[in-house]
Amino acid sequence: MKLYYLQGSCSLAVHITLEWSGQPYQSQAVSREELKQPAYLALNPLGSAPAFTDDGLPTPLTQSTAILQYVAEKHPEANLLGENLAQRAETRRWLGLLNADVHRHVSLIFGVAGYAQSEALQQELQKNAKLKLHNFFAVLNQQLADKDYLTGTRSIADAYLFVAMRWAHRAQLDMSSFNALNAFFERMQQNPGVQAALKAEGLL
Ligand SMILES: N[C@@H](CCC(=O)N[C@@H](CS)C(=O)NCC(=O)O)C(=O)O
Repeated sequence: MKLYYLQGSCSLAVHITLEWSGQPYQSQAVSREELKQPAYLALNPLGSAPAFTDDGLPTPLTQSTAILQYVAEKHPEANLLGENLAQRAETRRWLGLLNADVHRHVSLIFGVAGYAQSEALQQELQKNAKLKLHNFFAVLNQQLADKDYLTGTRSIADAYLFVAMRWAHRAQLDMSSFNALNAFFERMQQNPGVQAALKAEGLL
């Protein structure tokens, strides 16, 4: 298994998952410039991270959620997706929220120039994206009120949530009232697999 990652991006969730899988893997950093160059575009024609290769795959795999589920399904002994149909559905539910909703609104904040030219419109988009994100994180906080992990047991969705919270901090979202989420973040930061992935990406 080999992961091509952009430091601190959604590919960090894959990096953490690979650590949690306990299996050997390789990883290679790709810069923002390299993402748009032919060598990387051959791996991911969208020019975005992550990309992933494995002996079991005929072509490189892209889309973080597909890669996360591939790693989890390849190594079921690590139990990172769920043990039964209902648990796997729950994991995919939270993964969907994080990838399709949270990530999209974070992209709007950091990449607003790609959506609007006027400064006033950019500010409006960022303000509304922050409001939406606050709602998403409120739901995630509620989910964690009585458990350590989103589905009760550690899963690929938790790896993604940790990464999304790092983005929220960077975007200076007010997370102060989200006690369960903040406790989750602290726990995750102490996790050896998370620390190994952060260290590998030069973030620790
Ligand atoms: N839906 C894609 C989103 C990929 C994506 O937006 N990747 C970002 C990092 S989180 C990226 O590579 N941004 C740099 C760029 O697109 O130039 C996935 O989940 O893999």
